[in-house]
Amino acid sequence: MALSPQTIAELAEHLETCQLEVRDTPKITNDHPDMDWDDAYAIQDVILQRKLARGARVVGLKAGLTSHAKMKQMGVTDPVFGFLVDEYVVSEGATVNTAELIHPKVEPEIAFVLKHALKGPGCHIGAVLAATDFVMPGIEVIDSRYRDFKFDLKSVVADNTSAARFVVGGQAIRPDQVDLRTVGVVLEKNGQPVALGAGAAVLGHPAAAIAMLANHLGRRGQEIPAGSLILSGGVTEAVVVNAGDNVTLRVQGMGSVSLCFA
Ligand code: OOG
Ligand code: MG
Repeated sequence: MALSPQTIAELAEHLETCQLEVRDTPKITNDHPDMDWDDAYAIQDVILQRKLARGARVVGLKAGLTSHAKMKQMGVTDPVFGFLVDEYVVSEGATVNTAELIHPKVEPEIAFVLKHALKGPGCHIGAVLAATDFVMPGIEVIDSRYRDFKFDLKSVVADNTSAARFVVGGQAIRPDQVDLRTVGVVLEKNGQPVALGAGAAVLGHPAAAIAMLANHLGRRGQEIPAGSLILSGGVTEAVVVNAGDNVTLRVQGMGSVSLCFA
């Protein structure tokens, strides 16, 4: 690791304060160009510890930057992983207050819920499908704390991969009831389709994102616990939303899920 524990704690406090006070910041690698991957995940961990100390509950995990559309949009090359806590949860059809967010965007995602734990290394899509209880549509609302969403991979990892809000809904189905590669995904804003894709946009198969997460955690001696909900990553590029927008995600054979912004 290149950063001292004190610097890691300060950067975590800085990024979390930006989230809570709804203000942006230049990416942290500007001032800390030597920051390494372990530092980045350590900053993310300190943000989680700060939330847990205030009574937050972990409700799941997320993979991000798992599709070429997202990697191209953000100018990066590798997936990243983050945590989901109860303060991010929005119920189906609810209204998200944009005054609590800096510059939100929405992403169409496939959410996995596990019946068994998954542990890497060596986790593959077969193991993921065997451990999956059901899959369902999810909309992730991302809100990078970095000015104009301009970041590099380490900065975005430290910022808990821009996590801000998410909703899951529609119809939960068993993973053997759907071909997750060919399943069609339509994201609508105010009744107009604004982003379209198929599941294979996510690393060839959305379950590959879950396997990658298990392998990432395995390297750190951790696993994905049974019962976890995991967002597998945006199928398409993210779409800007503003107060007054209504967003609906339709996933073939899995119904739809909606959010409003006020
Ligand atoms: C990083 C988070 C990306 C996804 O699904 O690709 C993400 C960002 O683009 O701000 O959640
Ligand atoms: Mg996402």
